[in-house]
Amino acid sequence: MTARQAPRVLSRALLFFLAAALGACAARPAPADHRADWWREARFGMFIHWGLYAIPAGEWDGKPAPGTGEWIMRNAKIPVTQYETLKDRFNPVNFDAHAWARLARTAGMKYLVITTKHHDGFALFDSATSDYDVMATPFKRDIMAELARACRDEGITPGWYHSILDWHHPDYLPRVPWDNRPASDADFNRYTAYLEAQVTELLTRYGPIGVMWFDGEWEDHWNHERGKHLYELCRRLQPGILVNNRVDKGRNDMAGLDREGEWCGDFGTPEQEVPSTGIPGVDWESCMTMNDTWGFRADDHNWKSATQLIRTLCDTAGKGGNFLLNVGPTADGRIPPESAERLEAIGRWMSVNSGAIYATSAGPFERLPWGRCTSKGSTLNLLVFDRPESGLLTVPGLLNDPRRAYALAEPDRPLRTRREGTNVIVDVSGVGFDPAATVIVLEMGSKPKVAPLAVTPISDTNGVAVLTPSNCRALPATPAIEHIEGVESFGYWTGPKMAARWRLSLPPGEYAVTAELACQNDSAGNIMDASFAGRHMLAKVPPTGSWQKFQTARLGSFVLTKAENAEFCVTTSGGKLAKALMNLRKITIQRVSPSHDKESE
Ligand code: H79
Repeated sequence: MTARQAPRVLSRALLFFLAAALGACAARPAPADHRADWWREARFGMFIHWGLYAIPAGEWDGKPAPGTGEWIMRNAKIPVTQYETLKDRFNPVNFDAHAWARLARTAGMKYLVITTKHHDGFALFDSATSDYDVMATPFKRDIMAELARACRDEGITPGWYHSILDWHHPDYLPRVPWDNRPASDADFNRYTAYLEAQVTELLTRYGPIGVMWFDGEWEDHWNHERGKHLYELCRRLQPGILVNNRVDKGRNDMAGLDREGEWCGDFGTPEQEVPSTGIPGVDWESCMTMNDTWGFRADDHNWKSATQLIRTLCDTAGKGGNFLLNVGPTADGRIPPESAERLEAIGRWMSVNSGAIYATSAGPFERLPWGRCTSKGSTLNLLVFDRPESGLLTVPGLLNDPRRAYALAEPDRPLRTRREGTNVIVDVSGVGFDPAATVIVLEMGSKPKVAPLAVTPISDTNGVAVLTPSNCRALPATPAIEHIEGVESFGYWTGPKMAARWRLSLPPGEYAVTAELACQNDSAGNIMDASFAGRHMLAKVPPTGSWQKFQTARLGSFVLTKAENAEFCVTTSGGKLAKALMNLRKITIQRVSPSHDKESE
């Protein structure tokens, strides 16, 4: 089983019961297993990265260190003995567990995951297995004990982040290159025993824990057997706990979902990104920072706006995933005011709109030009980012008629709706719009029926069809969509299997195809493959000067002797990509001459 594939229900259930019976690791919790119910309903949690690294706060030897704050030991090549001395200065006198848990609740978050130990090896709890812990600092208070209690008081489910990777422990391997302790007496089995002893402390002393969130699994000595053993330990100590997929080796880089194969872990962990689509039958949670660091950095002022964060929450919920939003408290124990402000703004939005987030699942639409959608039973929650200038919101391809429509902020004022072909039009002209996202609720009364997204047929457009990210099919392996100078384009086109696809119906004729694309000079030259109904056009991606400078390139032409209703697909012709294929914002298909094929005329 894998978090990427959606195994057939029967085999999944069978495997689950088998796995449960054998005590083996169960991948995605089966629906019959209610272990994940609370987490799927929660949709939104707080990530907290806190540790000794908050003291240097991104600066070492008077110089800014590269990278994120919590990686300073590695990125500034700090020797173990020197880094260790930070513990003598760890005294966060302003730490108030209740204030943190309350802030999470105010933001509308339902759970929290905090670093119990990051890659630097320092434990924030009172660990009997280690002297490198909070009890060896002037602070001498068990942070996990205080937080677990505060979470329970505030109705937040506590969770632990725990790093497998450890730059400090003498038995961890491989050592960082500048670590001059002799590696010959290191014993990774002893390290694993230490790791499991700490995990046992974390799961036996602090009451029920919602999530065990491992990280740092990618180095060589960690393997599937160890991952499976650790997963089973967690489930044995707390049968109801959820364990992320980084316990094992199945994670597919930062995209975070599992590769094919049999891996342990209950949910996938995309990092700093949201998948282009949800994947039916797969649980996942995108974790993300509000600026560019996890652990506090005094010099990082690159904050995302509250609007951006609210839209990312809508994006994850609309695709059926969770959002784990990070804060990096300071060395004196406070959540930075910039983070708190944003959490409060999200909380104000949630106090009106959380009904469109909690206990929802992915919306039924492939793509919506103006925002996202979540569903709950037969109700659709439209999360509208862009207010329609006309005051009329088009819900494309919604085949049944809503029984009732209203803005979630004004539930007693019904909105008028009408049908226009396959679209439903909602009159939102009287709705007070929230600049982040306005929720329009459509009570459908029965299961929403949605037509597949299609490009306007060429016969309606003077012989031209325009394919853009907004009318593409969003499927797994669709490249990410980003905005360049306000225009949507496909970017981060880094995988050889990535493809942009559109549903297109064309009458017979001859067609010329062009693309508006951008490609940095040193990455140009990859071959792109555009195809429709078995006709392939291969073109070399030209250098355009930069990833932001778009040019129109001719891809080729094709002939249809009869009408075709097929998928237009743009991908790479195989082979490894240097950096990325291209940024692509538009494909134009122009009918240059009708076919002279008698049969089809
Ligand atoms: O705790 C935060 C970061 O410190 C940590 N994860 C979040 C939640 C993190 N560790 N590393 N990174 C983030 C980036 C590292 C990426 C890489 Fe790799 C590690 C590149 C190569 C090895 C992961 C594994 C991505 C590809 C393989």
